[in-house]
Amino acid sequence: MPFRNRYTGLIDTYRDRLPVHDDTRIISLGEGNTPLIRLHNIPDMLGKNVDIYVKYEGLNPTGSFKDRGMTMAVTKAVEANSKAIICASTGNTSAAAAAYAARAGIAAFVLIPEGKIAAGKLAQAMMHGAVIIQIKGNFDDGMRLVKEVAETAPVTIVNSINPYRLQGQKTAAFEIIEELGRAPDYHCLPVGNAGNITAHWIGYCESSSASVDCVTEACTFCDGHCKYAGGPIVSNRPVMIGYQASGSAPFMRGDMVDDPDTVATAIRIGHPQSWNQAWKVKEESKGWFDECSDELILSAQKLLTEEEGIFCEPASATSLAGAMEDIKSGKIKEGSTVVCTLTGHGLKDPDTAMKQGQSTFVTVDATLQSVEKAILSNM
Ligand code: AN7
Repeated sequence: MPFRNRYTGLIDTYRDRLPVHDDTRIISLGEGNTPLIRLHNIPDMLGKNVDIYVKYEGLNPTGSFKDRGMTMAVTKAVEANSKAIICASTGNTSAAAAAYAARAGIAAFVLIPEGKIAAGKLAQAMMHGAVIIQIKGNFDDGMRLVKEVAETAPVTIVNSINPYRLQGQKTAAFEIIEELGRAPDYHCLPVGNAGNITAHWIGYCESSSASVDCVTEACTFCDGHCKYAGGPIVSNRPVMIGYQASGSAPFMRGDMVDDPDTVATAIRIGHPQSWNQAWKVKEESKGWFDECSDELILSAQKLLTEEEGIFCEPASATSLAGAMEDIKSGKIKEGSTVVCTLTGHGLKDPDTAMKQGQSTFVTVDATLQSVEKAILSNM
């Protein structure tokens, strides 16, 4: 049997399209190369002729898409001789920052909103040895404080305002194009700070034959690092659709939201950092924003686990929840190919999951009769 080359992460894979040098020390945990899974049962249920794929970013090393950005941000921080990184986070960024800092042998400081972090994410940050600063405020307060403190303290910000983050995250678009042989017709994402939707658009623009002008425009997103240098070129780019939780939907309100709230704590963000970029993505891609209620988000999360065997966290299910609504209404056209990004793993938030799964949980006596009864009455 021939040997397969060991996969060594997305910077090695896309070196020609990322801002690294030959002698850059790469800080990697083997992130990227996540599965693009074609859904079977949910499209059947919808009764529409639409091909839906989910990009399962929960299978990254720390369980979310943040690893794509963090490998770049930490690699560049180390290259610049930084000894500490800092971020504000709704959870996943802090988990990724903590892990990659550990790998690099530098310090990580994470500011998290009190009581609003899913258990798995907090456990990760704690285990990787980050200094956790819980603030009596929300993500937006944390982000403001991080920017302020980084003006004087010797720390590198690794939130998505760090342009290297988006450079790493754009590689998800490259992977999708390689697998489909083209860009999808629609790409649906949950939107918090809107860094990821921006990063995907950069990736699609860099892969598009029609986009010479737009690549230049996309470069304004990232300080000019996104120079095209290789990879397959395709003729189409997707319509980009960003879905927000109703209680935390500044792009729907057309303005910042000061007191965001949603069960999808990952996207409990009222002051998106990539505000201007995301509007530009919407315009350039002829896309749109929409919102989903918490109920809709949780029911999409449950549907995906029950009907397709895929477990994502609540925020991630927002992409599918919104896509299903737009497919039903015909806004997403029949005959098209849709990719929904599942940004984080379901195990990140066990508390929310267990509240939903209670109907299938019974406790019985340890006897054959009671177990048999439990099976038969639930067939
Ligand atoms: C699972 O961890 O902002 O629109 O601090 O964890 O690029 O912000 C997380 C964001 C979607 C939104 N899905 O992405 C953080 C943080 C999940 C997330 C988003 C996040 P952006």
